[in-house]
Amino acid sequence: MRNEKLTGIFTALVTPFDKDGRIIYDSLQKHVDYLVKQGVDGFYVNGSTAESFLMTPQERKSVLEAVVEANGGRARLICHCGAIGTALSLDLVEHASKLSIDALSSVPPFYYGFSQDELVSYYNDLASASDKPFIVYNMPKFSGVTITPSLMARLRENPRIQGLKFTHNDFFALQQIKASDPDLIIYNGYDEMAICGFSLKCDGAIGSTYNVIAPLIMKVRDLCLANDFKAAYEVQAVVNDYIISMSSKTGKLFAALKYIISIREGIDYGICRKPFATLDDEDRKLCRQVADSFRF
Ligand code: MN9
Repeated sequence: MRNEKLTGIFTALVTPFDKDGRIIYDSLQKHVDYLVKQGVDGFYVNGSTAESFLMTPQERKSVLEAVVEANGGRARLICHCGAIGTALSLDLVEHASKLSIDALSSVPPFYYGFSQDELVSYYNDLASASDKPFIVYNMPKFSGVTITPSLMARLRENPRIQGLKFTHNDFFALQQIKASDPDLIIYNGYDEMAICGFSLKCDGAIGSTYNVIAPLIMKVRDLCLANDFKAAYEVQAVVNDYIISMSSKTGKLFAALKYIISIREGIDYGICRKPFATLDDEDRKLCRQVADSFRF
């Protein structure tokens, strides 16, 4: 059964850190409120974009609690609980399951090169520890692990596993998964390829750049749903120009997003945690040009 509640455009939240590395909770909550009012369908909390792997378990719990409070039940919340091992992830699953969230998620366990059986065991342990829907996070570039169509079919034997965040460029695999499992909620993961995902029947999109350009990707989604791929292409091209400026030209996407948020929303959205670098003057000039060019 397709879980309609989980469809739509989800912002993968960035986390504001001050110069001493402390989380700026007030800014995080103001940003959540800003995006809810902008019309995003939900948030992906403590994911790659949040720098969650640079945070302590307690910090990840506190961030989730702050987002839940700011959201106030308005948008959908998917909480990423992934860590390098089962026990660490289960601790986060147990905490998140007690809060008002709509789904849990995890990147595959990484670093040690776990077997397919070990990966299945990991996801079943996590999904079975809560009554929430579970979203598998396919992110080969960062995790080194690929969720293949055959592995996804095995995972789907667990009824709690209801979604797949597909941050990968193998759209043949995406099409094969969707064709064999039409009720699986699939989120396009690379924002610069959103039109590809939507044209292959993705049920939504989760992305870091939706912290600042969510209205544009909503337009891409709506145009694809209307089969107007010509017009969708034009909007995707604008999205990709912004991604080139914020990501390719700076090489510091997360820092660029935080700076643009600060400018656009009039809050201190801070910087990234080390070892991520800070923006230089050239980067900041480019980000100001991007922020000034937004027409939404
Ligand atoms: O999964 C994001 N992935 C990472 C979501 O940040 C690792 C994407 O939204 C990318 O940031 C985005 C820009 O390349 O596509």
